[in-house]
Amino acid sequence: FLSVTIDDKRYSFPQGSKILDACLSVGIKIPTLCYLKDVSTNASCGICLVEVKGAKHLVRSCITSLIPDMEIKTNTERIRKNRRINLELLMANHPLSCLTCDRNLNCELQNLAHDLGIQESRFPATRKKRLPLDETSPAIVRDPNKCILCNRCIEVCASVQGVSAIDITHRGTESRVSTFMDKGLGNIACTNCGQCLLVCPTGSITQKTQTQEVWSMLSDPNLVTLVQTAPAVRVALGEELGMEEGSLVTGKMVSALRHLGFSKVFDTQFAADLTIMEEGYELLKRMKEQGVLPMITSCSPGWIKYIEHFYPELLAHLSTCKSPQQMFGSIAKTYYAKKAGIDPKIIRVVSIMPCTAKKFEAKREEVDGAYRYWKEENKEYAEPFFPDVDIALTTRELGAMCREGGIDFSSLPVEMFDSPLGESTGAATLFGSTGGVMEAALRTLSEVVSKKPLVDVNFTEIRGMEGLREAKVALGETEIQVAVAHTLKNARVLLEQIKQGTSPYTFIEIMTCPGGCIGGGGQSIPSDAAAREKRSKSLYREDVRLEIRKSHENPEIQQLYKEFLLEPLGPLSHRLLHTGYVV
Ligand code: HC1
Repeated sequence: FLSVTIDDKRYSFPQGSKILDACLSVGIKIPTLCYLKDVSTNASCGICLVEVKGAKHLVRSCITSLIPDMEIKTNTERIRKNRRINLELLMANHPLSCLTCDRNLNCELQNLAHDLGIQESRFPATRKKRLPLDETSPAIVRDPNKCILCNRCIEVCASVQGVSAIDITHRGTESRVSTFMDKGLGNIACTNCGQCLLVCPTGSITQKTQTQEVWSMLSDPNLVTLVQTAPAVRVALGEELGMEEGSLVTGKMVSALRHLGFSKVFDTQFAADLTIMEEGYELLKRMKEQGVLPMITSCSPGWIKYIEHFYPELLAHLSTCKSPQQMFGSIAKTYYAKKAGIDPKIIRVVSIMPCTAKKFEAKREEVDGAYRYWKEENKEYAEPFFPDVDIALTTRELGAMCREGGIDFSSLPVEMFDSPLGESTGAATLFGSTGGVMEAALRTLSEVVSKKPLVDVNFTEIRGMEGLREAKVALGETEIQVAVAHTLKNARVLLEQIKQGTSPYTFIEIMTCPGGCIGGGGQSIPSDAAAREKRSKSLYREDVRLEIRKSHENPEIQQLYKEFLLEPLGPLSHRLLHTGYVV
C-alpha cells in the first residue's frame, strides 16, 4: 500500500493503482468517455484530467499510476476548464441530433455535456463530409459520424472477444473506426455479438431496430403473431423500464406482451428444455458410438459464427442442435400450428432476446425447418416461403415498444405464459447465465444414465464468473470432464486444446458474451460486471424457487415427445431441431 493525498485528504491504496481507479474507489467521480474498467485504458478522450503537485501539465488519471505521497487535485478551475475544452473538441464533429438518436437520454456524451455545463461547442468541425452509415450487418448499425474515437469498441472486440473486427483507419482528421477495406460489418468476421454497442458512449453503434416491423405484424388482423422470451430478458427488461438492476420481471413481461397485442405469449425456456433433451441424447450417442468429442454447445449464435470463421476444421465438435430460439420457431409453426388448427403461413414468430446475434441467426439460410416440414407434409401450407423465426428483437427494443405503447410497466399485473409452449424448468432458467446450459444438461444426463434421482441438482463447481471453469462429473459409472467458457477469447483457449489434441473434456459449453446471455449485446445499457452479476444471481434464485428443476421433467416437453416428436434424436427431431454449419 502507499499513501497519497487527494483533495487535501489522506488515503492509502494498493501499489500500482491508477489515479482514476483510486479516486473511483473512494467515491470521487472523475468523468471519462474512453476508460473501461478491466478492459481498456487507451487514454484517448482526455476528459479524466487531474492536477498532480509538481507536474507541469494536467495528467490523464486513467493511465497515471500513484506514487508515494502524491498530491492530487480533482476539482479546480484549471481542471474544469480543460475538461470542457476537450469535450467541446470531441463535440465539434458530433451531430447534435440527440432527439432522434437511439441513445437519447442514455448517452454518456450527452450526460457529460450536461454535467460540465456545456452550452455550445466553440470549435469548428474538422470533418468535411458526412460519412455513410454501415448497414451491411443484419444485427448492428454503425454511424461513424457519431463516433468520438474513444476506441472502446475496438478494445472490447480485440481484448474481450479476441476477434478484432474493427480498428482505426485513415489518418489525422479523417480517422475513423471501420472494418477491413471498409467492407462493412456484414461482410467481415464480425460475430454480431454487440459487445461494441454496449460500451459505445454515444449512439455510434446500435442494433438494427425492427420494432416498426413488429408493430405492423401486430396490427395485421390476418396474422397470428406469437412471441417467445429468452431466459436472460426477464432479468434485464425491468432495468430498461426504470426498475432495479437484476429485477426478475417474468410475469409483468408476459402481461406487457399481451398488452402490446401478441396473440400468444410463449417461453424460449420451453425450447431450452427441449434443447437439453436433444443435446443430452446427442452427447450420449457420441460417447457410445465413439463420435467426435468433446461435443460443444451450439445455442449462442455469435459463437457459431466465430467457429465458422476461425476454426472451421473443428465444426464437427459442435452439437447439431439448433438453438432454443430456432427450435421454438420450428415447433411453433408445426406442432403448435397443427394443435391450434392455424395455417402456418399466417403465423409470425417474434423472439425477445438479450442478443443482437439472434437477429443474424433468425436470417440464416438453414433455419427453415417448419417450411421444409410443410413442403413434405402439405404443399398448400408451404408457399410462399416462411422462416422459423420472423423477427428477433432485443431487450432494449421491447423496452422501447413498452414505452411507445404507453405501458406503465411497474404497475402491470403478473401473468402466466400461454400453453403448450410456455412451461419451463429451473434448468432452462439457468441457460441465461454462463455455465447454465452445462448445469441443465448435467441434471438430465445424470438421471438418464444412472436411472436414479439426483441427490443434489446444484452443480456449483461450474457456476461463477471465471472465464474458464471445469469439473469432473459422474454419469452413472463413467466419469467425464466438462468445461465452460464465456467470451470468445476464452473459447479460443479450449479450441486450441482440441486442435493440439490435448483437450481432456467430453462436453464443453461456450457462450459468446461476458457472463453468458445476461451480458448479451441486446441487454439494457449500462451492462457492466455489476449489472451482470445481479442478473445472474436473479436467475439462480429463480431456479431454486421453481418446482421443476430438470428439463426432462417438464410436462409440456413430455407431451411434445408423446404427441409429435416421439423420441429425442428421432427422424422428426432431425428434420426440425437439428442443423449443419457453414464452412
Ligand atoms: Fe440465450 Fe438461449 S440462453 S442463447 O443466451 O440457448 O440470446 O437468454 O435465448 O436460443 O434459451 C440468448 C438467453 C437464449 C437460445 C435459450
